Amino acid sequence: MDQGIETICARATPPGMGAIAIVRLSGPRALEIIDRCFLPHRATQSLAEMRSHTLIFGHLVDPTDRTAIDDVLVGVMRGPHSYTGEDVVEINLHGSPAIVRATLRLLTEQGARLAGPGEFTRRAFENGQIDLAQAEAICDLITAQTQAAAGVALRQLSGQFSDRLGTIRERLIDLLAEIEARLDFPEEDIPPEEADRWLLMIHSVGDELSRLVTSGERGRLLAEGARIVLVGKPNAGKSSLFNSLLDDDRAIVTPEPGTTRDSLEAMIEADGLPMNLVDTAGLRAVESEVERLGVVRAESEIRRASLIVLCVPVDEPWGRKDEQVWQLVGERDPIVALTKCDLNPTLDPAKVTERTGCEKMHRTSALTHEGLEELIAECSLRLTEEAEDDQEQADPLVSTERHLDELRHALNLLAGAVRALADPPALELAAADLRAATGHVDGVLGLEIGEEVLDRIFDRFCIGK
Ligand SMILES: Nc1nc2c(ncn2[C@@H]2O[C@H](COP(=O)(O)OP(=O)(O)O)[C@@H](O)[C@H]2O)c(=O)[nH]1
Ligand SMILES: [Mg+2]
Repeated sequence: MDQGIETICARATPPGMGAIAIVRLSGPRALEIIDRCFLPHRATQSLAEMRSHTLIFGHLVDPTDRTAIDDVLVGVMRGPHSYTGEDVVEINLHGSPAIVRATLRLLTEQGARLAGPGEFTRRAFENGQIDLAQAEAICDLITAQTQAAAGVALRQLSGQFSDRLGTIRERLIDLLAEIEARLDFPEEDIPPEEADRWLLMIHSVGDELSRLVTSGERGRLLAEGARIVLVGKPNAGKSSLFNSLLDDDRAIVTPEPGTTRDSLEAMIEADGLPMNLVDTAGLRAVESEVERLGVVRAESEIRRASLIVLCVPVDEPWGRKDEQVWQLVGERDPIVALTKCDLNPTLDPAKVTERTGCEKMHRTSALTHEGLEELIAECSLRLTEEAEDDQEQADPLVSTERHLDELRHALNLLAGAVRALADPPALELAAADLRAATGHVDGVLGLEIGEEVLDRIFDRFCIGK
């Protein structure tokens, strides 16, 4: 028996009542513990002789006093061919929280310990069943809100992303070895062809990395949803537009400026792309504290936005308040929506073009629903523009911010290595940059990673996974 490794247990199904609840056990003593608490329905069957990956029906009992806890189906997955790589037992119970509690108490009395968040997956990672990118994909898969997001996580889990990174890593290490071999003979000059060849290799690895990063940015969009933020001066018709795009009266609409104090958000889906529509407080010099906070919130929404829709009502001429809003959002290249187009226009679109440089404006009306579909279509077009004819963009392999962060770091370091190899080549510096870049790729795969980082990553998981 492994003395060091504890056997862990946890509920794998959500809390509360359900048809079935599953409790998992994993570790060197998993089989021994369940064996003591389980009476097979057919006396001829026994857990010890049971084939791996099969189910057996029987009764869960407390061995100390023979109290029956539940009629159960027990599944046994012997290591190393299991999720964690250890012996794993899954107990299918009737889904009563009381039964689950009693079962966990029983298992801990028999020597198991309650698992922490993500501890099963962490064991899978530590036992080399999966790499870290795959482990994180499992968390993303569980929390996926849309099919598209689940698709990204599933591709990452399948190892496609890790394979690509593995190749990148090997190429970096080969290159590093060549450069380091040169470092041993500092007195020799480096032929320009050789430096050129290195540069070519770095550029090619860099291209590969930046393709992954760009596709990952779209992956994040799919996972989290694009944030489309409606902005405009007070009474521009933002909340009305928000409600009619949702087809729901979520936001309060009044003729009084400053009604919306907080940002409201709701999800719509267009062309498979989740979009979080955000209604904000009107941006203006404010009278009350509550409204001021609303404006601060609106400004932070603008920073987080994937896309901004600037609402300009047609029943008022372009004025100072519109100018103020434009100051805040102009550089984010917003879509301009002309609102309240069912009313008599006093707005001169030529003036808007003159002040903003926007030629294209979308005529909308929350009242008649004019132009709403076109506005959504334009948003979706803007968000998917670059993805159109690129397979990798269409099916991203990565969506985790941590991974993208590491890859962006690696890219920066490659750029550093390129600079270092300029004439005259500074091999030490180039090697240091390449080594650090490899370190970031390793970080994604979990090859060189500290306990603290691992703790932080697995803390995001649910208990029982
Ligand atoms: N006729 C008409 N009135 C509108 C339309 N959209 C908004 N309004 C009116 O304009 C006023 C301000 O609307 P609201 O959505 O609260 O603007 P917000 O301050 O930008 O959120 C309200 O009295 C609305 O009824 C529209 O499409 N047509
Ligand atoms: Mg409003």
